[in-house]
Amino acid sequence: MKKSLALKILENHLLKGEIKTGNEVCIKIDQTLTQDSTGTMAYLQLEAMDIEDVKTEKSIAYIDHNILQAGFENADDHEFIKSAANKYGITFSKAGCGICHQVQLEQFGKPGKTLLGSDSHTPTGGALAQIAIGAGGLDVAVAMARGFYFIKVPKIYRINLKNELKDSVNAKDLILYILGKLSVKGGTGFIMEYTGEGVKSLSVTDRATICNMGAELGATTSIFPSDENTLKYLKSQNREKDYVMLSADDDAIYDESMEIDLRDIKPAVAKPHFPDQYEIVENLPKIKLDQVAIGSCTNSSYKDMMKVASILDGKKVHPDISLVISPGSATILEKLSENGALSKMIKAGARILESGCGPCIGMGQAPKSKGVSLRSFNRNFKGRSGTMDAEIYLASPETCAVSAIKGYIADPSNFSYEKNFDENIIFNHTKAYFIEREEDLSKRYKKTVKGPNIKPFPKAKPISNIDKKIIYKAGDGITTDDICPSNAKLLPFRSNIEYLSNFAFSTKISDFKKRAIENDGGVIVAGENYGQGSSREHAALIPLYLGVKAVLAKSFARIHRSNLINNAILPLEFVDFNDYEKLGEFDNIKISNVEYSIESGNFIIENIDKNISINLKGVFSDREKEILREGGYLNYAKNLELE
Ligand code: MIC
Ligand code: SF4
Repeated sequence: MKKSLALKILENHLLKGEIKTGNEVCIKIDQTLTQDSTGTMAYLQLEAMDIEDVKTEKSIAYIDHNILQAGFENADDHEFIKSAANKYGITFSKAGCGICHQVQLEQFGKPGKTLLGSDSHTPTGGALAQIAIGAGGLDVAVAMARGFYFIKVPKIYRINLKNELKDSVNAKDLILYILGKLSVKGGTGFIMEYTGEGVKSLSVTDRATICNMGAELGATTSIFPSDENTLKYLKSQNREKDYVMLSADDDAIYDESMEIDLRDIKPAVAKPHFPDQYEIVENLPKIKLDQVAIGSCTNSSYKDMMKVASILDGKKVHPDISLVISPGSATILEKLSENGALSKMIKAGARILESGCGPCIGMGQAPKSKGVSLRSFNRNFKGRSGTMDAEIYLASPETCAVSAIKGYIADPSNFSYEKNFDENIIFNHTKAYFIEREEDLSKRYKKTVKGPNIKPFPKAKPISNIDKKIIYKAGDGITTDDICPSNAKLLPFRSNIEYLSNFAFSTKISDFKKRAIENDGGVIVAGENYGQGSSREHAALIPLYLGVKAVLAKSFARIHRSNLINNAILPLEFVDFNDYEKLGEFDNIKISNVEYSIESGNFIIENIDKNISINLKGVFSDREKEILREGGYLNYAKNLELE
């Protein structure tokens, strides 16, 4: 059979099972990445697995999310991760080095390799023809300890590109267009594979923007072939030796496909509060802005930054606007400072931030109340900016920069600036930000360093029959930012589930924890795409800590579903969506014969108050069944032998 590139790479890494859509298989993981907001949990879990050395070719621990250090908590986290990195043979990337996905692309991504990261935007690596997947911290800990990952073989969605993007159109406008077409759940169960002659016109960093936001489609990952542009990029990063040419077979078979003429793509935005709220800029009314933020793992490449500098050159940021810019990595920042681009930004009145996630995850720069902010980022969920009533629009860096000058959302097509930058200059990686893996086992830390902010994580228990109240009935599209909100005040507590539990669902209701305590845990009911967004395992660990036994939803986002199973919380789906109406908040429900139902996949939920029964399904792989029975992935993975 003619194969897609994605399936070829999966096949090359197969350790167990058969590559067939829907099958769960075990694949070898070559590289892992963690970042600090999910990393503390991942390293606590790794520690619990009691290993001496990681099993991967390269594992890197980045510090890029919580770098405000407003109190000792962030610094405690960094120190703990640094010590764990040393103890287990992991490369440590210090704060200031840059955003994990950007640095990974520059320094470590390799065509044909697999990468597992404890961050949902890990698929950015697909720009270098990698299978790069985002997962919960525990899955990444297991990948470090054992070198493998279990994945349900996705379907492959071909996006065939024709022609070239117009001058002022960014790859961001293309992925926003795709999101508008397919929606935030359109990629669920798929790997998005880009093909066609249009691919040639996209640089590796353009491709990275597209793969990055494949996460917003709900896709498992996204991938581009490895071609001349890949070689040019790797050369520019002094990594020519990592190049291999890779592509799909001619006439490969795909499960779905879509063709896009790149000439049709126009500057666009995603309107509040979801990345799929697509609209082209020319159709927008005059939307006055208070803030513009440029950066994030989606759009902080050298080329993006150079375009921004060229737009700002000799201009002045509008008096009503605060413009903040965070270049993606220290390597890029260094180049911008060397070639004068940085001074153009500063002269125009931009506020330059450290290379890191910054405002994208609400670490500073929260907009004013009812503020309107335009951002080159990838997520605009309500409240994520740190201001509940702010309106966040997403756009390309070009649209952002032009709008920062104009004061309202403006189309960059009508603005003249330098559009073609040579991305293939040679970059000197800023090695000073790294602490390399310690090869000598005798020189490694014997113990990790745990300051007072590092608390033990809650442990799952084997699944049993359920007799509980529905403590919260949610609607569609609940994000992990709803379940476990993140902002400058809360991110420092990612190692403290007890504290974070006070804020569970606080973007929706104020008393979730109280409800859980009063009812000795309970069950959550939800609509479609429950748990979309971030990979944060905390969105499962908090419910686990509060005694939540099951989530009954119309559908689940991939990473969150795994996080629930890994922590032995049952994710069950409505067979008939109309049954959602039959379950009311605070109804008492019973699920009997759980052991048997896990085996069969059919669950009967008795609504005691309404005296009715409804059917839900939970289709689990044999491994998932075992995990639920054994009380979580940690116990299961520790002893697992791959025969
Ligand atoms: C995000 O963009 O939401 C994050 C912060 O990078 C998360 C990880 C986290 O919650 O720490 C992600 O996307 O996985
Ligand atoms: Fe960081 Fe934002 Fe990217 Fe998440 S989406 S990794 S917070 S820059």
